[in-house]
Amino acid sequence: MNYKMILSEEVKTAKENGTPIIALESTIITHGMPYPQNIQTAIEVEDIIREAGAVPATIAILNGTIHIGLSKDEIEELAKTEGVIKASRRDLPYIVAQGLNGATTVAGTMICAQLAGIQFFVTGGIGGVHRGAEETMDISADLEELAQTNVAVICAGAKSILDLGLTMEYLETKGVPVIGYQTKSLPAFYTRTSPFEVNIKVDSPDEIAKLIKTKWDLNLQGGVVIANPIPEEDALDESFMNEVISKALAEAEANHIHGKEVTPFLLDKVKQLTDGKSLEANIALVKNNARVGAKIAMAFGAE
Ligand code: PSU
Ligand code: MN
Repeated sequence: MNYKMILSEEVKTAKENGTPIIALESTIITHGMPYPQNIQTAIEVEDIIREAGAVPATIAILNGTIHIGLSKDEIEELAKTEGVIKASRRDLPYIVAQGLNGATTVAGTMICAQLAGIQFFVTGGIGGVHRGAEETMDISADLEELAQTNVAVICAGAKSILDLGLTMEYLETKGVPVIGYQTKSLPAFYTRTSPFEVNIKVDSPDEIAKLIKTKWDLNLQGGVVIANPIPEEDALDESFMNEVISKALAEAEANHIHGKEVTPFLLDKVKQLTDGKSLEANIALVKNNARVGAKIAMAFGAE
């Protein structure tokens, strides 16, 4: 085999014992949040998953080896290292073959999770169809991954830096169910609602687990998106966020940002323009997703 994959001891034991394992991405650490909040959040999210009875597996590529489950030291090193490559589907073979460091995106994490036999993945938000994609063709590889890789992704929807309507259309075309956890409205990351509806509102982790199981029993390839709204007390004001996002998008355009730089650029601008408020919201919603994701994974395991 032309790649190496290492499972942490905790993940290995969980596999032996049949304990539910939840994948976590590393782009959120290297490109999604600043230091030191990135490390703190990564570690706290792992602990939330452990408290709920499941086992976390933060995924990254270190010196070309795929790591399924990182130690605290490894998370810290990843967070502090400059120039870690954002690793989506396209980037994986290059990073692995050349022995580089890569932080996996939603797509990259799903691929590695599936290689390791992990079916659940908690993150903040997925990538999607960018605004203006009818001209730029900027569509995150996350969507194609959801179309083909059998991992359920628990997130807080997608940021409205994206075109949420087109993102929903794309997912529909690709047969990816978008389940609203106790909500009919598609959550937009910082806000609990958006002008769009999810496909189905499901109220209990048990029912969600059953739906996921049924999809895969039917031999339908691909993932499921579970959209879990940010807790009320942490949500940001919708019109304020719309303004911020418009400004961030205008700056991206003025600076001719394109390709894989677009999302990190926008995330950083949003953070600056909200005086860090967006970061607090981001941390809160990821933790909330960890709680809900663990419940769903536990329910799935118990069936
Ligand atoms: N959205 C967020 N935070 C993030 C990302 C997206 O709110 O950190 C990251 C995820 O890793 C996601 C990636 O998979 O950005 C999407 O990047 P792109 O649009 O280049 O596919
Ligand atoms: Mn893109």
